[in-house]
Amino acid sequence: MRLPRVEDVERRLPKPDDFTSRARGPELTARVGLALGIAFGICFLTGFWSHLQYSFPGWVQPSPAWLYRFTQGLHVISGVAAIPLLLVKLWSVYPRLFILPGKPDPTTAWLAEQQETDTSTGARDDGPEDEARPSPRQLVVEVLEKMSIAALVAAGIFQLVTGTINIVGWYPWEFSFRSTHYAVAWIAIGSLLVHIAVKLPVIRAALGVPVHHREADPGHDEDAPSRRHVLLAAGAASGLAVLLTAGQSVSFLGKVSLFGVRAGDGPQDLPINRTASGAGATAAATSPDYALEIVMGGEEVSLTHAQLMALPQSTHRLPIACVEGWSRSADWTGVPVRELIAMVGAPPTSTVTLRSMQTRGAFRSSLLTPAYVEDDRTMLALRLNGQPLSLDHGFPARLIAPNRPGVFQTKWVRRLEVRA
Ligand SMILES: Nc1nc2c(c(=O)[nH]1)N[C@H]1C(S)=C(S)[C@@H](COP(=O)(O)O)O[C@H]1N2
Ligand SMILES: [Mo]
Repeated sequence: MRLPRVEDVERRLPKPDDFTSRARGPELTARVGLALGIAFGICFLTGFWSHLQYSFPGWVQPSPAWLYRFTQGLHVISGVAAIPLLLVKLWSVYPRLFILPGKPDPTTAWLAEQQETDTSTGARDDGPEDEARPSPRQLVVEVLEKMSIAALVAAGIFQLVTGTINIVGWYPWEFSFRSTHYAVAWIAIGSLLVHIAVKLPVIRAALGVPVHHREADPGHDEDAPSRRHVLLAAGAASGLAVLLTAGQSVSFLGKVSLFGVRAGDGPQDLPINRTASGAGATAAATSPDYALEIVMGGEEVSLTHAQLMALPQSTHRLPIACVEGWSRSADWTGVPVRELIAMVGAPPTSTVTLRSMQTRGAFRSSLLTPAYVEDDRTMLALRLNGQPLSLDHGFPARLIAPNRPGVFQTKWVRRLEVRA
């Protein structure tokens, strides 16, 4: 068998000119890129905020109660909006994949052309530059630029794919979603900034050219969609994707939200992530011997469910906002944590660790910093939407507090450990 020669391979590789769609070009790429950059930017900032709320509870304040719900909803919406935009953006540039290092780049020629028509003064080169051999330095820069784009594309796709899989609540991987999604976000945003910096002259020139300009170039396939069509389609696809998923955080969109898998399902009109049996909490939670323990130093008080129900109750409308993207508000009724810890003589400026009866999996405890304990919307909830709390929602008692990631709204609470 004969091995193919380099010339054969080169001949078979497509060349940028083989792609004739008149819609492609810097004008389209820059516009879709701008929208994608905004979506990625919002996604990064809201994701970073989520990381802060999750990792540094001490920095977070309980007001406004809806803040985490809002930032998390925005995170998912901007991520979903980015998916069609990324696909169109990749479509618009993929012929560039076949520009080998050191070969002429049509965008460079395009930019030179733009700058010539823009400025009537200044020295002009005569005719197109002949294909001089690139210097080793130029080659290195080109290769580095391609590598930064490879990192951006890989990280971007990874974030959107893992994020989507997380929204649907499926964990087929071994690695920790949270720390990996967070780490790769820095690769994505870093390579995005490098990319924008490198492309800034082209971006500025391309955004200055009207979309409909230059569409009827000779040699272009007249039947192919125009730039405007592609832009409209990208916008429509992105809007539709948002509409179909946003219902999981924006209640009034629930009806059109085909993919907002957990918009309103679950008992008591609230989704369930982990059931009592899934968490191995059923036996302890339904035991007639259940009693809530409140401890501080040597002090200890224990309260049965009936005793908890007999205490003065407050009701607040508060959201559960899951890091998996869904969120929903409900009316919660229960006893403020500050009232409970007062029974062991603890001041409202205490720190409280809650422990769950759960026997399997993560999130079996969480921490309440003083700002949360002081807020009387921070409650051990006993009722949900006017009914007794169901087992899967955390019966006999669950934590509910304002502006708090869902994972910290601990269910099946059995113990409050107080540090004054
Ligand atoms: N003990 C315990 N509490 C928990 C969880 C858990 O796994 N165990 N899941 C949390 C998560 S991830 C969310 S979003 C909220 C709301 O989930 P739910 O609707 O299933 O109650 O509960 C939280 N409370
Ligand atoms: Mo969650």
